[in-house]
Amino acid sequence: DMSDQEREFQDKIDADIKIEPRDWMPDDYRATLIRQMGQHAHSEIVGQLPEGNWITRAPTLERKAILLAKVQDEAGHGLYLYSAAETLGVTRDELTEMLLDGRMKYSSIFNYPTLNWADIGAVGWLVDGAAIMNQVPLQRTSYGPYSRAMIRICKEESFHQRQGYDAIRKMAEGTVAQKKMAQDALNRLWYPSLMMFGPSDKDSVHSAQSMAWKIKINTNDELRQKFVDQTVPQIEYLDLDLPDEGITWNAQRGHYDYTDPNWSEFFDVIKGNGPCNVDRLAARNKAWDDGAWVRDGLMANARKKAAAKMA
Ligand code: FAQ
Repeated sequence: DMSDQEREFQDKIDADIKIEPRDWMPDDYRATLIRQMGQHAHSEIVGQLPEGNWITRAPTLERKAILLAKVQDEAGHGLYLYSAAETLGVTRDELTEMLLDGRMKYSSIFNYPTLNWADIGAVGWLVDGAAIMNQVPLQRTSYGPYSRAMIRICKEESFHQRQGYDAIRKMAEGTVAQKKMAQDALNRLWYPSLMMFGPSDKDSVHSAQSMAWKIKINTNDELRQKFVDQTVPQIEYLDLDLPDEGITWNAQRGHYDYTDPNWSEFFDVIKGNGPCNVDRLAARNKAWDDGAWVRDGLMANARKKAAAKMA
């Protein structure tokens, strides 16, 4: 049974009134937001690694400038999200430490490698495409700071998706070898992109409560279906082969049928056993350790300034 406080809180949620940092909230609401927003922020930060890998090898100056801007945007998204999460009473350092020692997750997708330039196009097209599909509804999420961060992030994310589609289109319309690379990138990144939406609804432990609190607006399978429905016509437009023989239009449902990802692979990747998990965490730990002198210097300077003020 709900206490009066909980009832009042749920009434606000039901009336679409945003919850703000100073408002009372149930402990689990706070903990769920810290988990989801923290995981989201970590994904933006770790998500720079697969694309950053290709900045120095972009095929033209224009593509390099675009990719550089996109990867910088991801860093910015991470920072908005850490700041929004800090309004819940956790510090950015605490969140970072939980990422670095494996207590917190980041999106499964970033544990797959980017092997060549076509993969960079496919990441923008499919990975950012999946990210937007999930983030557009999150603009209406019940926690004010998260909702406002999402509005800004979505604007940038749609540019990311279009640059990826443009890059893969160039490959798909290119030489036979280039088209083959585009096809191969699509084939490899398709299921990992579908996995971004999380486990199937029957295995999603958090969905029911998160939807009642309007932290999440849709179920994982709803958004996955929307992504498939949006992407299949794009694959056809690019004149690429469908990456899944199970994809067929189902007139009765008004949706494409498709084959689910291999869920045991998904759970294995989020447990730390994907192709790049070890590398990704090692890269983030190295960046944190290499930056220690900057943090120490800033703190020493702040202490000196504070002492001078006291004197
Ligand atoms: N990867 O009960 P549910 C981007 C975990 S976009 C890893 O269904 P929930 C942009 C989940 O945490 C990517 N773990 O969970 C970009 C839970 O485990 P826990 C980031 C996953 O939270 C593009 C367990 O499985 N976007 O970075 C995943 O209700 C290109 C049970 O699952 C967001 O984070 C997964 N895919 O629903 C950047 C969006 N899925 O914590 C650079 C916000 C599930 O109990 C380059 N997040 N898990 O140990 C969400 O909307 C939700 O958290 C879901 C998962 C939908 C991801």
